[in-house]
Amino acid sequence: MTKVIKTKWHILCVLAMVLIMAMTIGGCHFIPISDGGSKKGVASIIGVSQANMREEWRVALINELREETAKYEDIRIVTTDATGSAAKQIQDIDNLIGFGMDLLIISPCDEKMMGDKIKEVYDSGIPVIVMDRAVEGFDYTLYIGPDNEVIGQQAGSYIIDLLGEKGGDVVVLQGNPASVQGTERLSGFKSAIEKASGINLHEVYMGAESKDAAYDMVITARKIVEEADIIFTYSDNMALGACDALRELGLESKVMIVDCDGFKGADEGIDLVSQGRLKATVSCPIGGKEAIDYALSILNNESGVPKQVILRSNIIDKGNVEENLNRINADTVDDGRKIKVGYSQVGQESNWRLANTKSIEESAKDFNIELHMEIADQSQEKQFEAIRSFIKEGVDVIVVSPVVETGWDEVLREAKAAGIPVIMSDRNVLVENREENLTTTYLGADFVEEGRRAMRWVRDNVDAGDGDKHIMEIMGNVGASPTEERDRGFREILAENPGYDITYSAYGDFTFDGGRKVVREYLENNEWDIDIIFSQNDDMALGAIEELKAHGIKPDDDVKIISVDATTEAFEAMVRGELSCAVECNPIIGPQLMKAIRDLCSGKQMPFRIITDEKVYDQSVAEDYIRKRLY
Ligand code: GZL
Repeated sequence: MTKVIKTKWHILCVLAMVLIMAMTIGGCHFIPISDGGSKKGVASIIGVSQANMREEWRVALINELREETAKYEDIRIVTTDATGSAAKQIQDIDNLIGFGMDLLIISPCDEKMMGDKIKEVYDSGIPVIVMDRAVEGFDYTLYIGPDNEVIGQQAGSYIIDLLGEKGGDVVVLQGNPASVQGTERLSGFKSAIEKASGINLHEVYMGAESKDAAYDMVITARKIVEEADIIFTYSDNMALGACDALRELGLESKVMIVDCDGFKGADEGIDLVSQGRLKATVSCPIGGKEAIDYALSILNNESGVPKQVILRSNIIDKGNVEENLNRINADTVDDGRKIKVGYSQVGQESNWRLANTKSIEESAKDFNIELHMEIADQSQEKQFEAIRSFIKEGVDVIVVSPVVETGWDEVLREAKAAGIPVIMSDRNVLVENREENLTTTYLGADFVEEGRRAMRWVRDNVDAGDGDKHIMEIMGNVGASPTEERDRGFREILAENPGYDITYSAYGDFTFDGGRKVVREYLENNEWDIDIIFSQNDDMALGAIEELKAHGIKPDDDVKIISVDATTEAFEAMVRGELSCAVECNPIIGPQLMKAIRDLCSGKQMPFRIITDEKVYDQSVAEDYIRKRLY
């Protein structure tokens, strides 16, 4: 017995030495566990796989992760540097697994090449937080990153305002076309600029995203630069190169520079704005604090961890640079005080809604939040009244689940004028001008993805046969974001599959009777020739099933029925063999919402969007899951 242990011990020591050498040689930053390799005294090890350590943003992320982790005695962080190579990043991940990591944080080198490896780790049971660059699909625990399209759009909108009616000439310094974030920022920038007249873009291509490349190109393109009003570039280090070149050319006072990144280090975005060398920068939030915050929740098996957190970016210029620096450096402490919240809820139209309301009411108590909820019975007017009453009451935060997407600008401006932040819960709104920041964050599902998932299930489970499968679409209420977006996602995948088509579409208002009415009215005017029903929620699907059976049409046999929400009632219908598939839309967002409210009131910057985690279920798994359903 001793011999076996002794041999094992030797193997372990040799392995540990090899691993340490490999990681050190490979540019890893190994933090030895004090007692020689075992995890005694350390509750969890967080492995961090960084794409490279060349870019400031990535160094800043590692530093932020380390700063946050250092606050916890029993957490260790082990970082690796893939030096830009996907092959090495895969090897790094295997090393981290061998080291016994409990959770992986990864910023992928190459989203496409790393997707499979991330899925492999996730499927093995190790939680995975993907940062900055999102891989395709949802085979990871949580994604945290900026919206680079929005960052580019914000820069474009700022430049339009800067140039005003007269317009002007803008030199655009472009870097490496393989850079995903650069491409997305340029795309967002151009999508904003094209909305204005009189702005001439002069695109200058550098081939590299570096300070020196930017310096060289500005010097080389001096003839164009001399005539320009603004230089736009999408990273701090390129902006610094452009600043130095303008100084060299004596053009600093003539040509302005606007960039993206807005990091807080010396000679980075915020500092360059403070120095007056940069007109404005659009901040690219790093997310390290959020990543460790959520990593601890995941390691502690806490409920309410979302699927995606899209971080907020801000325009920073001379006018608000101090305010932004104070916010970034502020230590956001939740003092635990009671917070008063006014919640305008859509109504009581569905089982989903009832579960949603219950989750919110129960969580409010757990988070020491005084909740004042008004039910609007699917009336926007009643929601307006509720919001105005909350403003009058002087609540700390207003939360709205809007019955429809549009028409909210005026009442949201009233809340903003009263200094009361508004969170959009479950559904979002479309406002005239996003830069007004009338809402603080959106917490809910990705309805477009839900629609895609529904049609993907149809594609994979309902054979197109002779290529003319007829679909009936039962929609929610007119103008609601789930109605519009589930329809959009469904049709996106439908367009890729010509063997199916939507031959009939009608509104059912997300209610049981509404779904029943759609089927009844169809049968009053048509012979039944529908192969598939896509119902945008369970209640309408169950109403449709009731009507089909009343006409002797067998649900799931004569017609496949796909629904969204995945309530217990839907699982019961799948177990009965009537409903074919339920795409989950999780109403249990109370914990996430209350955490967001407490974070907001403690001074944390709120993400643009917090997207809930959801799956797809069908009859093959319904029995296994029905007893686990929370709603
Ligand atoms: C979706 C939610 C929808 C549900 C319906 O987040 O707004 O409204 O899918 C509910 O059941 O009525």
